Amino acid sequence: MIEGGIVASLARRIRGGEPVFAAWVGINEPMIAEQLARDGFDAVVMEMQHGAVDVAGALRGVAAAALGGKPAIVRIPIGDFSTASRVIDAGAAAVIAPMINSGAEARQFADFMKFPPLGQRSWGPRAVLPLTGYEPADYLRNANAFTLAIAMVETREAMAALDDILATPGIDGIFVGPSDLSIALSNGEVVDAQSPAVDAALTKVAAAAKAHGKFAAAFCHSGERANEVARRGFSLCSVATDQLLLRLAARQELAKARA
Ligand code: 3PY
Ligand code: MG
Repeated sequence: MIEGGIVASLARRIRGGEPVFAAWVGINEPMIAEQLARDGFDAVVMEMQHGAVDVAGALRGVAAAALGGKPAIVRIPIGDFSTASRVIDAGAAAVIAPMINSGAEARQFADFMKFPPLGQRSWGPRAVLPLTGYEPADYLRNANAFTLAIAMVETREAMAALDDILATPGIDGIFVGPSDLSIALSNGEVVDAQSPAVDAALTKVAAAAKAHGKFAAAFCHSGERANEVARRGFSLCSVATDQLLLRLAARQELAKARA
């Protein structure tokens, strides 16, 4: 078995320079995570901020993605850092925390994600131990390196605090939320995930992450956009949501049937 199993494979792939293309799952049904993992996505994100996924659904989704052979990532609700600890105990390879606006908030998030000396994560690796294949002592020694804490940058405050957030020990990467960022940068005038202002922010984030030796990630609404953003130095990109994939396939097949 590869050291650290499926869980550690996400950090290894990102650090090895291979882009990770992820499915975004908001339907609270583990079979969807399993199916998308089997269908070739590199990782599956369980969406607790805006999706229907609850804590039990996220924990089952993590296990289901593993059944499909892929690592799971969980996006937690805003400020819900205790859930971050819970999902990594269940085997999530990474947590995305929305609306991190300062170095202090990044510090708080990292505290729930990392064991001392990097943070104050409480011990209880319930399901992650068998998934990694580690004995407790080895898990404790290695977990901080492969359990990824990813802070979302999606406000003006966060862009101003980018260096502080990136300099926070225990924060591994930055994730751009382009829709919220477009709203913030236009003072509430538009929501446009591909606006010129968002594009400029993406360039800035990629350069800042690189300068800090950390990785950049972003929400992308399509495969085309994910391809472009990955080429711009982003290590982790969403490709599509479960709901969008369903709608696209449904419309496409129905149109053929009715032709
Ligand atoms: C955003 O674009 O604001 C996000 O949080 C992506 O879901
Ligand atoms: Mg957002």
